[in-house]
Formats: sequence, structure tokens, C-alpha cells
Amino acid sequence: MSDHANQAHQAADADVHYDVHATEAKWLPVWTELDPFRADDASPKPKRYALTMFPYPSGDLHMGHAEVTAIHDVIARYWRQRGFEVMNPIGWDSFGLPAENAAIVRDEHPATFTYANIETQAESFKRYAVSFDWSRRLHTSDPEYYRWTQWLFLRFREQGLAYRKNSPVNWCPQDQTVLANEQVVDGHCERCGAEVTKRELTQWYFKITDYAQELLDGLDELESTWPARVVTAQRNWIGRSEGAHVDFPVEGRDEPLTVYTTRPDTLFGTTFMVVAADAPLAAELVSDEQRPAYEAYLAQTRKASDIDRLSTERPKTGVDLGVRATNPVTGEKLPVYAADYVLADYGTGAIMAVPGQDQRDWDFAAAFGLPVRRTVQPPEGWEGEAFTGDGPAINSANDEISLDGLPVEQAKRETIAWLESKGFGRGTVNYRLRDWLLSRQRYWGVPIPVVHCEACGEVPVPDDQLPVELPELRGADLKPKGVSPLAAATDWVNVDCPSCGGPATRDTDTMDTFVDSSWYMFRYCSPGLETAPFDSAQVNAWMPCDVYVGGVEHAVLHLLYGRFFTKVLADMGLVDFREPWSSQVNQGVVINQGKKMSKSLGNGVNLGDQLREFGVDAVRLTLVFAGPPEDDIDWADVSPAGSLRFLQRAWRLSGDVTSPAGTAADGGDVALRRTTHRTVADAAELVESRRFNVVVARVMELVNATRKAIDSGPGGADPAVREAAEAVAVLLSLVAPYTAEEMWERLGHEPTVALAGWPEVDESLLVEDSVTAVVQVQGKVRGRLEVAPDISAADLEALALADPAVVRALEGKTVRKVIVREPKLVNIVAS
Ligand code: ANZ
Ligand code: ZN
Repeated sequence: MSDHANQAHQAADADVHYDVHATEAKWLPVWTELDPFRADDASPKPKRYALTMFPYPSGDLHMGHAEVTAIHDVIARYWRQRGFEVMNPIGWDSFGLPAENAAIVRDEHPATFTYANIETQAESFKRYAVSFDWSRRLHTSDPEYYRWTQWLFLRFREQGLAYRKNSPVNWCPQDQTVLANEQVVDGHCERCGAEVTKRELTQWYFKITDYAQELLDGLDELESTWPARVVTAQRNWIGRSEGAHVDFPVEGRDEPLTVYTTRPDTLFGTTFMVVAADAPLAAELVSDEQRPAYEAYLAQTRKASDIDRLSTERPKTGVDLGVRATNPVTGEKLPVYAADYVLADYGTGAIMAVPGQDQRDWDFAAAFGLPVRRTVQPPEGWEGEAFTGDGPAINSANDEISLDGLPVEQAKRETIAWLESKGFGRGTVNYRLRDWLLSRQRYWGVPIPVVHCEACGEVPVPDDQLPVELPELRGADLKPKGVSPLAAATDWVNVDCPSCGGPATRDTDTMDTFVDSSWYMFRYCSPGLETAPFDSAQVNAWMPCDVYVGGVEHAVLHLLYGRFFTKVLADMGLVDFREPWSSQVNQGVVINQGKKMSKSLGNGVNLGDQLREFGVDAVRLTLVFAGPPEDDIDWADVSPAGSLRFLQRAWRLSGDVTSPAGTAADGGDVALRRTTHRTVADAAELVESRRFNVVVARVMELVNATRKAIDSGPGGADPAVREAAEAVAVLLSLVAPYTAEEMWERLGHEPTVALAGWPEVDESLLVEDSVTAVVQVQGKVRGRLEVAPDISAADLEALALADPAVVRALEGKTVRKVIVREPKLVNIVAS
């Protein structure tokens, strides 16, 4: 291009301003019309299911939503460009406490707040140009949806997988509801932060423990495609341990006191027993003299959280139950205590205390003046208290068995064998995982579809009477009272028993919202279905989800529950796979100035403000470009303004292409073509390996190379420039859909670039830059050749023999031998 033309072009560039907001306003209605992301169940193309964790409608979208959907959309849009039939559905997890609490404050129905927020979020998602299939939209609080949540509950109940029991449960005094173990964080309510206490209540449970081993085993396979921290968190949460049940005969009682221990090898060192103070067993065992002291202690125990109870820091308390148990290996009579450091609902709720090897037992022994007998030799110079490490057994022999000298693992095995041979105990596997407490005493959730009848007991609501819809309650009616607000809706509560027709009452509890989200991924596959929760054929065709993108905070709740549901549905024959999510991506958190965004710090970044200032594309690009998807993004360290400048630069390319649309690129500038094809090929690999930020970096390089070709290379008329600009548009469509669409149009194409298809890569253009091959004749260098690094020996030999300098050197001689060491050397022997 002449200098003159170049200047004119730059001037034109400056005039033609890229108006992001006008571009958004222009394309949004076009896309709505085209509806390009509707997944076609009947498509012959291979299917991909891209799922992102559905949002909770607490307000408008925030930076966290912007991040997760920007990352997720790269994958979904990439698969579409690669020719897959992609399902990328969206819905709302729309039951839950925040809406209910807001309804109390505003004196309205929770649905008002919920559905208003859903509309706001839906509009924001559309403007944010996420490639969702809007036709599959669902809300878990719609009766059409929760009808099937109830249906599934009833199927679980029929199999004994949903049941009621009375037990001490976690109770949040602030929210006035029970909490699952998973919802108690460091002894505090996950939602409101209040200190959690215990209550004795009859509650509904899912029997997830039946699937403990399978949930654990499944992780082995997920390990290669799930984030390591999620796999580890689930393994720890399931908490498999191997140990033994040991029976200690109790004076004056037929039943032995059975304990669970992971260290049967330490049996000889057991010097006392401890039963959980709040276990029914403690109340059974206690002697008459000790009963008043025990009861006083029990009252005090109920106030402590599990975390406190298990803490090694806490001073040990307890009370002697006034009975004695016999150690089966030593025959010694051991005192039995009730204490709060043993939990009622783990193992058998009772332990054999071995102060020599367990620090909590040591502390208790010290507090109560009980003897300590070490059964593992601590290392020389050991000055600590309990020794929990490995070492040879000591003090561990009777007439029939001797463990002395054995390392811990072997001593465990021998003890278990001996206990089993004598009938004193047996080896066993234990899981920390508890059954899932699913009932809640709150309003805004799925009513439990069960009726209680004095004559018939628990009666399921017949399927044809589903859904059991929530009664209309609002405002002050919803105030937490310790019993479900539904109990006050007497018209709703009092019903005829579906079985005998007599007077009966509805169950007034609602389900944990994690029940709703345990099966929504199935519902998306046939969202409108009125005869079943989902169409198994569709589910089997689309699922498992090929990717699931969302926050790591769901590692042990949602992600474990969804796996459990899938296994139950597989056992019911409703789906033909056992894991719902084949691979998973956890995004990091958007922070600001090194800290979590918060009102009190005043460091919040408002998504709406960012979108107004820089536009959708620049915000999306910034979030994707900031770093690997799993890393946190500090908004103070990134530059949406820089992103916008880059997008303008990319957009300007499309105005500088002067060859007509459809021009073939062959014959165009080879250097630029190589860059284009290399970039496209690498981008595919980078998306597959989830290095989205590097994809952006590579597109930036391609934009630079194209700009250079236009300004100081072959110029805008070169077909390689068109090829490059079109590749930029398609690659950018994964991250910056508005800019990409606008470029695509300026390049002479119809919308939408989202379906343009991935540019075809010409493998021959991927060849690395050439290498220099040296040609020797009689040991003397006669020529140098620039060749492809993967050149064949035959080609290199032919090139060498045709080189003019080599031909001259061989004049009058006969070639005797050619030694080829491709691609770097040809040695010719001639005489
Ligand atoms: C004797 C012993 C000796 C123990 C020793 C440990 C070390 P995990 O791995 O978590 O399963 N335990 C059993 N039931 C308990 C309960 N309900 N509440 C509190 N602690 C309980 O731990 C199992 C070990 O924790 C068991 O092994 C038991 O103490 C204790 F050197 O038995 B061990
Ligand atoms: Zn009845």
C-alpha cells in the first residue's frame, strides 16, 4: 500500500467509530429472531450438553454470574462452531430462604420477589449474549416442575430411600429450621452465620448412605476430568474408614457395649470406655445413683455443636455412668463414662478409650485421673503425650495372642482375626457420610407429598393428585416459629386420607432446595413433558453432561446429591448412566483490590456499571482473558478498557479487507496464512484443554499480524488478509459475540457468525518454520538448503543433488554414496 493510501486509511479508521452500545442494540433483536441456540433433539449431529450451574434469583446478575457464564459460553460456542448439536439450557433454582425472608420484610408473597428477579436476570443474560437455549427454561418453584420433584420423592420413598426418623438434628435458632450436616460450617449456619444447636426432631431423610461406597468408587473415574479439589472434598466427606466393631461385655446386662474403632491394634491399651452423652445407650446404661449427674450433664451437652465437641482444644468433660465393661483381651473391668467428645450418630456412638494413642482420650484420662498404657512404642526421645504414629506394638499380649513387635497395620489385621475367631468383634467399614436430612420447616419449598392419618399412618399422596401445591401465605404468616408456617394453613393441612377417607393432615415440611437441583439437568432434556419428570430416551441421548461449569462451593453438597440421584434413577432403570457430569470446570472468584467484594469494604464492582461503561464484549473478554478459569480474578488488576481497545482494533480489520467475500485464500501471503492456520489449530487445542485465556492471547497476536499485513505487507486486498480477518471473527465469536457479528457482517456475510463453523485448518500450513540442511561433497560444505523440518530423506536427497553449487562440485564425478540425515545433513561421496 502506498503511503498516501495508508494515511487515508488511518484517517478513515479514526472516523469510523466502533460504537459498542449501538452494536449491542443492533444484534440482540436479530439473534432473538434467529434463535440460533435452540438445541434440536432430532438433529443427526453428535450431541454435546454444556451445563452451567443454574442461578438463584436473589437480585440482578453480578460479576460472579458474568464470570461463570463467560467461561462456560466459550465451551458451548466452541462446540457449536465445531459442528456439534449443543444443548446449553438455563433455568432458575427458585425456591429457598432468601426469597422467603425478603417476603417477610416486604410483607408480600415470596413468588413476587422471586419471579421479578428471574425476569431481571433473564433480560440481563440475554443482553450478556450467553448462548442459552431459552426454550428449555425452567423454574424449580413452578408447580409443573415441583410436581415431579414430589413424584421422585415418592419413588424414593417406595424404595425405602426416603424415610422419617427421630434424632438429634442441627438446628439454626436464627432461621428456625433444621440444617443438613453439609450446611453447618464450623458450627455455624451456612446461610445466616448463627451458631447451630441440636434438637430432637422427627425429620425426613434420603438414604444416601446406601450409596456411600458407590459414590466413593465413582470418584476414581471422575478424577481425570473433575477438579482435584472437588474429588478430594467428596472423598473426605464420604470419609470411608476401615476398622472393627469390638464387643465389651457389661456387668448386669445381656447386650455388650459395642464400639467402633479404627485402631483395633490398641485394644490392650484400652483403660476406659466412653459413650456419647446424648446417645440413647448412655441413658440406658447409667446406674440409678449416677442418673441425676448424668442428666445434668446431658442438658449441658445439647448446647454444644459437633465441631466444638470434637475439638482437641476443648477441656474434656464427662460423667461416670456407674457401670463397668470388660476388656475382651485383658479381662480388666473398665469404667464407662458419658462425654460429649463422642458423637451419638457416628460409628456406634461409643468408643474404647486408648489414652496412650489418642490425644482426646489422653486429655480425658488426665482430667479424670485414669490410667494410661502405651501399646505402640514411641520413637526414642518422645516427649509428647498420645503417640499416634507407627511403631512396634508393646504391652500387647495375653495367653492366646501376642502383637508385641508388630507394626500397626499388621497388628490391626491380627487383632481383627482373633476377635472374629473368638466372636468378640468383626472387621468393618465405616463412612462419615450421614443420611441426607431433607425436610425444612419453612414455606418456600416443595411440600412433602405425604398425609398423616391416625388410622393408616403415613400415606403417600397418589400420583394423580400431584402436585401438592403450596397454600397462599405471605408476609408475617411466614415468620419462623419453629414449626413450619404451613402448619398454620389449616384449610390446606386438613384433608381426607387418600387411603381410608378419614380425617388426616398433610405433612407440613418442605424439601431442602438441594432436592430441586439434584435432577434439573434431567428435566432440561424434555422440559415440557407432562407425563413424567423426563423422557428417558432424550436423557440418555443428551447425558451425561459433557461439561458442568460452576463454583467449587458446591463440591460436597449439590455435586454429591446430584450423583446420588443419578445412581438411584439408574437403579430404577430410568437412565442408562450412573454419573451425571462427565467433566467439570470450577471458576475462580472475582475479587477487588485483593479482597472479596463486600458492602462494608466498599470494594464492590457493579456488573451493570461495567457493562454500561465498556460493553458486554469487553467485560466478557476481560473475564476470560484474566487468567486460567479456576484462578480468582482481581478486578483491580485487569483492564476492561484495554479489552475494549483490542476489540476496536479487531473490528477495524474487517473494514480494511477489500477482497470480496468468498475469495479463496490460496495464493495469498503465506506468512500470514501460516499464522492464521496455526492460530486456529492451537485455539482448538487450547479450548479443549480449558486454557481460554491463552486463546484470547493468540487471537490478539493474529490481529496484530493481520494489521501488519494490511499496513506494511501485502495490503487489504490480499486474500490472506480476508482469511485472517474471518478467522478472527469466528474465534472472537466464542468470547465477544457482538464484535464478532459486526465484523462478520462487514466482511460481507449473513448473521450469525455463531454458526459460521470452525475455520478449516490446512495442515500443510502448520509446518514449522524451515530448518537449514547442509550439503557436503567429499566432506566439504557445498550448499545450504532451507527445508521443512519433516522433509523425507528421499526429498532431501533430490533437493541436494539438484542444488546448483552441488551440481558444479560433482561435475565429472560419479556419485558413489549419499548419506542422508534428514532434515539437517546430506553427505555425498563421489569419485
Ligand atoms: C480406639 C482408638 C485408638 C481410636 C487410637 C483412635 C486412635 P474415624 O477415622 O474418623 O472413623 N470414634 C469412634 N466413634 C466415635 C464417635 N462416635 N465419636 C467420636 N469419636 C469416635 O475415627 C474413628 C476413631 O474415632 C475410632 O477409633 C474411635 O477412636 C473414635 F489410638 O478407637 B478409636
Ligand atoms: Zn387413613
